[in-house]
Amino acid sequence: MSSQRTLAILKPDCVEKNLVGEAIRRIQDAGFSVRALKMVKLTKTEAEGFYAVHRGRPFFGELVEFMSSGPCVPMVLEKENAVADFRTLIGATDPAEAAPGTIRRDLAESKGRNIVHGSDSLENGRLEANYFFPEHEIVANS
Ligand code: 3AN
Repeated sequence: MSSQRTLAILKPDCVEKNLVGEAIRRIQDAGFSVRALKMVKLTKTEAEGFYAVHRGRPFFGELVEFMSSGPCVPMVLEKENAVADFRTLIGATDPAEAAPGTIRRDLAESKGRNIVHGSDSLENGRLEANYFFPEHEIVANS
């Protein structure tokens, strides 16, 4: 399996609870390399754009409000099998259903406020990384 990239976002609840360092520690301990990282506060329009695939879902409004409620930390991560392995590391969408030891189970409180986002496919990872980072801001493995 060759190296893959995925897009993670440490969500506004992660920043608000001062858990950015804890989340990055867990991510790096699991073998992911950080290739890009910044802090941004999304506008409502930007949050709607990022989550456009969920437009029409009953929680869309709540999701957009939450994701634009405070700063968040998007990151490009790299590792073998990064997309699937990152989803395993964070656990199920609902922290109550996430496996013990996962980031969401240990640190998150609800389906909406679930601390971290991870791309669900390689193609979405590419699109989502490009949403936040121009190619020259993604640092290659030297
Ligand atoms: P995941 O982020 O685990 O792929 P999805 O794709 O089902 O989960 O959900 C997309 C986003 O919508 C997630 N960031 C999640 O926090 C949010 N979300 C999912 N279900 C709910 C819900 N019932 N209420 C509020 N927000 C939700």
